Amino acid sequence: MFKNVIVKRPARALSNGITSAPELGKPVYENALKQHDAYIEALKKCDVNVKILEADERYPDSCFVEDVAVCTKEFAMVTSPGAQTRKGEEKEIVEALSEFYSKIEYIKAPGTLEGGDVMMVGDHYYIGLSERTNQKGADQLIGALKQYGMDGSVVKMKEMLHLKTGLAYLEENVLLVAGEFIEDKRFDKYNKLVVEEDEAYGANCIRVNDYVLVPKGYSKVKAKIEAAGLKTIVVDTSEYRKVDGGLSCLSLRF
Ligand code: CIR
Repeated sequence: MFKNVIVKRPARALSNGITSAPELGKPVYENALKQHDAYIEALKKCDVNVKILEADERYPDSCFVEDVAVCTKEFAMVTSPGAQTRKGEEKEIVEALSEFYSKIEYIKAPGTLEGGDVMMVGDHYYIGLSERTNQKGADQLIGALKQYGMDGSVVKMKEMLHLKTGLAYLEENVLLVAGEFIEDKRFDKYNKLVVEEDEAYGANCIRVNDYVLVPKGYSKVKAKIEAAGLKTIVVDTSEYRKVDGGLSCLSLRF
């Protein structure tokens, strides 16, 4: 069960966020704010306490708060973003984390790690080695997890931005898989719900207590999740998609 969620309001600077899809256009700030409001409402429906941090105009991508920390049941790991324009964002999360955690660890250079590359399955954490997360960063996280009685393993990535761009663990052994992860044998032990290419963005869902939040516009993904016996709430993230962001990136859940 998650009790708490941290979100951070989008900055106007979001329009200058890093993107691999400039053809989608720039996010419209007013719409991004409305979608953020609706995201918070959806989270509240999942029976969590939502802590809302103010926007930070210095960092265009700072609403993607998932990337700056990994929140486990025992400790919080402050990360070290791999993207140049995101370095420094992690310092701004420490105060909020210290309201909830007495134990805070830090990824140290030359290690880099972004929370979007970390997927929790019970006490095991899968860590994607991506353009943003390197082996040294992953090793530091695994070392800390082991100290606190948990464990982690690395997943070498080829194409996707973050591990959770293409994977979402929905609890009860259900795993959403897309793209390069569909054929990966290590995930065969899960009840895999395969996300088709034309709905690939829809793989970035989040399970929050009794519900799965699903992005708006991905009806096949939604139908598969419901067929697996899970309840869904649809949330529009179209403005965030323009800068490669989605449902998981917008919050820390613990
Ligand atoms: C970035 O490239 O860092 C942002 N534009 C998007 C971050 C998305 N975060 C995530 O998948 N956890």
